[in-house]
Amino acid sequence: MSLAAAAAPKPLTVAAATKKAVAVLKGTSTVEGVVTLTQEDEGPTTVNVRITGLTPGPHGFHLHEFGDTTNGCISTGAHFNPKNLTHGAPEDEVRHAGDLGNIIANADGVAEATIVDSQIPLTGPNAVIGRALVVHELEDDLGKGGHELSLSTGNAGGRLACGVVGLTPV
Ligand SMILES: [Cu+2]
Ligand SMILES: [Zn+2]
Repeated sequence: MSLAAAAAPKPLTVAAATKKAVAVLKGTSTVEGVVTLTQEDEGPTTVNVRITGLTPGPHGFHLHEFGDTTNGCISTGAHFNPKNLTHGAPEDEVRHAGDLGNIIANADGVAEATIVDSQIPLTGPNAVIGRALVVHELEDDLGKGGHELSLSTGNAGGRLACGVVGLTPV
């Protein structure tokens, strides 16, 4: 090995095919959780969710625009929406990139889910690193509830817990 090669600095960005991120969700209640996001090459992102302390049933789950929790989860802004579309279901053509649908808590208040989605990459112009995941009080109506908030938030109610998405070792 040449001296130059030996002295070469380690790259700051990981060039490996797999990228991984994590968000630790907390709020003002007992709701908390950990969400991991992994992406292989340019493929879809796999989101593994485990959130506890919820009321049983569905809860809206979104990626919001900002990784800012200075004023609690409210400072994370609106749903991440780089294409400037209306709110929808994860499987809809017309949706916010951050629309990840609902997670469902069991009778013990635990929601576990694995979500695979193509609109939340970990790198590139629409990367989600530095933004925030939010779990809501109510069910997300996926834009179809006919409420005045359906097409912006899915009328999912208050923000129970949130966490900033940050890089973690693969
Ligand atoms: Cu939300
Ligand atoms: Zn939305």
